[in-house]
Amino acid sequence: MKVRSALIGFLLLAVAIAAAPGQSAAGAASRHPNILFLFSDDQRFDTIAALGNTHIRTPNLDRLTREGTVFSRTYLMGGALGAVCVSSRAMLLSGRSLFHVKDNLAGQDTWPAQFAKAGYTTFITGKWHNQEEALLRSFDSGKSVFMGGMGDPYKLGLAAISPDHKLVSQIRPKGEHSVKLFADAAVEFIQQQESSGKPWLCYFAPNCPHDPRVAPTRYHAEYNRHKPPVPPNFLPVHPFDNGEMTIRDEQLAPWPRTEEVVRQHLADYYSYITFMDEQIGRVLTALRKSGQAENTIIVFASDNGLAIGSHGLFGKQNLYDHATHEPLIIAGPGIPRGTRTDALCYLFDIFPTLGELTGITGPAGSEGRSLLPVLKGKTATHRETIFTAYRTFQRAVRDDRWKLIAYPLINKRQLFDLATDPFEMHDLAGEATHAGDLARLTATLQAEQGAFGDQVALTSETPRPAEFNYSNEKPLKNPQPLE
Ligand SMILES: [Ca+2]
Repeated sequence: MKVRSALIGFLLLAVAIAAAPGQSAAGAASRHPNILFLFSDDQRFDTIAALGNTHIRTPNLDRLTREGTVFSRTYLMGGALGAVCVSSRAMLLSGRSLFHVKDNLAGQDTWPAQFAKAGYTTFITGKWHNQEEALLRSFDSGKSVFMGGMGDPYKLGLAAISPDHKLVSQIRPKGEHSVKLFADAAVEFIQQQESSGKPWLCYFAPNCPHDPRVAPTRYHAEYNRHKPPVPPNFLPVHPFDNGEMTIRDEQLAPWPRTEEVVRQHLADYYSYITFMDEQIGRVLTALRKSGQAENTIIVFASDNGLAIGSHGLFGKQNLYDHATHEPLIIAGPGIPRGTRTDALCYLFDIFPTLGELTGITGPAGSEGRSLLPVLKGKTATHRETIFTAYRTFQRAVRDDRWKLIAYPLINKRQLFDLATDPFEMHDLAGEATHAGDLARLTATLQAEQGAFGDQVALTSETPRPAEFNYSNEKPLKNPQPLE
């Protein structure tokens, strides 16, 4: 009750400040909490040690789970193109859902811009994957900004937002890893805000653990000594053609997938996450040392998940749990500590939550729903269902227990009982005893399509062959980017 009382008190204060007439914008804003938004790239929900992964080391994220509230069932709505990250970030930043957002955010307002209008100093470092025009509209300042593309993290081209608000290329020190430079920029920004008297929003978005997964050598050595096991739902080959079997991310390993290859990919993935965790730790230490931690809300999340051997897949261009389920932790003044909730939510619910916490109104078109009622303990549930979509190839819906995935191009359905089968290994769609569940979930999926403006028919009159023949497929030698 103590924590809830503190939160309610904080909220009343925030509302009072926001409502106070005649107060200068800067004066009102100075009493608003800062926001430190930590946003990783392609990080599966199950890659934090404190949340149950005994094969990975993430001490700083572990600490954050103890200091805040973990949302254990947070989802990406999906992707309109192979570069799922682009759709994810567009939804996050605008608060719009998949079929209402433009991937380049052209003409669509963003949440960070609303924070700037309310008197916040806004700053970005790390990956931006929407258009430059939308970047400059969204943030006041930025350093070590990575505008997409991909390659050696020691050589990535970086940019800054100049004082006259233009994007300018940035000279980078030799031999420094990009993720370290992002953390350096965030640390510098936080230190500079100590005496500014203005609230701030720092958006720290390392392009990590996205491939190529190149961490400093010692991190790879650590995991190569003890390679993680393959996931329970490992398969050598996906059992049917989901429409996106040979896209670039799927070509990162040969077919059939082997346990040895998957374990090496996981070792590299975990190495990169542990390295990033340390860089996040540097940013969090700088925040604490600056004396601003007590007035800063910290968010940690990722833009999408990844397969890495689950179901015979490697990428994020599918709707299994590993691809659409992300970590989410919120910590800070008034947020319950060491708490976990399984309320179903979307990534695009995060900024509306921050908006309610700070008294800032969302941009036009923002559809996300604030998680504050969950944080305040007023309710244990947030959304009844989660609807996910990938191009025209796949549609899915889950509720508290059941999940349906539809593959319209091949007229295929999968039905999973997530309560007994969280790894989605036992398809019940063909079982007569579950015909009622299949019909109910299909109706739910169609209702969600209607609610979110999705026009795709779930059944094709001329279905493609469902078999996936990999005999002529070869892995990429030098994979080109697909962010
Ligand atoms: Ca991503």
